[in-house]
Amino acid sequence: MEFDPAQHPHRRQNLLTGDWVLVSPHRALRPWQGQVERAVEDVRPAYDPQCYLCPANVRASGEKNPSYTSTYAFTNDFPALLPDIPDSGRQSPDLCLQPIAPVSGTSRVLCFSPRHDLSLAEMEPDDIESVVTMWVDQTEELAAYYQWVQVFENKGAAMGCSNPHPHGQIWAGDFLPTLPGHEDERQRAWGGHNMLLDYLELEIQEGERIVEQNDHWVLLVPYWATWPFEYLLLPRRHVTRLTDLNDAERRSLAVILSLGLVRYDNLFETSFPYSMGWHGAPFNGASDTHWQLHAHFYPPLLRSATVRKFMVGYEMLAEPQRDITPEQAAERLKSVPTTHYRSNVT
Ligand code: H2U
Ligand code: ZN
Repeated sequence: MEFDPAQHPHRRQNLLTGDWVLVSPHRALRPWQGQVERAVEDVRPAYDPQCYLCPANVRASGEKNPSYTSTYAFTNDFPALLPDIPDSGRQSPDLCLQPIAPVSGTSRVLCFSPRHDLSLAEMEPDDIESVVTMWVDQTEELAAYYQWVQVFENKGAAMGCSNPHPHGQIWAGDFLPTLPGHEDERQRAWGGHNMLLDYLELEIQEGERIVEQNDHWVLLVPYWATWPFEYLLLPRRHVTRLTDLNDAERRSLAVILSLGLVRYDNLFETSFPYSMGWHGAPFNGASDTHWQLHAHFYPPLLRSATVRKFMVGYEMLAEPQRDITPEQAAERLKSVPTTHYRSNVT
């Protein structure tokens, strides 16, 4: 019998983190009698007087949102990071049992649209482009103060999102967090040209994990995907940061985001939950040519709108595991239409 990665258990290594994932394709058919998510009942009004993100509403802080008509960013009323932290003067010694490092930073909430009832997947590419512009402008502004500007979106109750109004967040801080820190080291240590550009070239050659591509971007299920329908989104050109994208790249980013997110929603005909975010070179003055800008999308759903993947057991104690292969996931995503399933609902 010959080894077949579509059938036989194997491990794949994530180039960006160095972590391995166990792939067990033969296991995809096992029965499920566990937790089922509540199917998202997703008929929302265009304006919700109770929503703290809708235009002209008052937030928990007592502040009032402007009557915004496109995007709107504000400092999180319950920020995870604060700008003015006194320097403790403490340095953890070499053999410290309780290392500690004071940090300063800020958190912002980014409203993607005045419409309470939309999500990026249901927004027009022109309006998604305004979100891209906000991501870039916010990153540019915060990079003047902080070395790591994390742009992200938590979408859906399954991902712990507290409000269905389309929005993302930024947490910016004066330190390089753990995961981008690993990506920085791994890309810097790569012996070839640029790690992700070398990888992209191979993906384009092989083609089977690519879900969407256009003149400037490639959207694929990475070879090392951990989440069932994970995406990695990469510019074709060497781009180190969001702030380096040109106008054409921003526009075609909006288009490929729209297509990729419609595919997500159409897969199980539900508003597809995920956490997504951007990684680019840190703003710390270090050399950065080893970096390639990219976005990760980590969606938890596994086999329907109500059955999600849990990272538990072996995964918490040993290493992450997946059942369907990344190639099968890409195939499924490619097989659904790019017209949103709700676009015919009146
Ligand atoms: P979620 O992506 O978790 O839903 O984040 C929404 C953020 O909005 C959350 O971080 C903030 C919360 O702190 N928020 C405000 O800043 N003002 C409010 O009035 C309510 C929520
Ligand atoms: Zn709202």
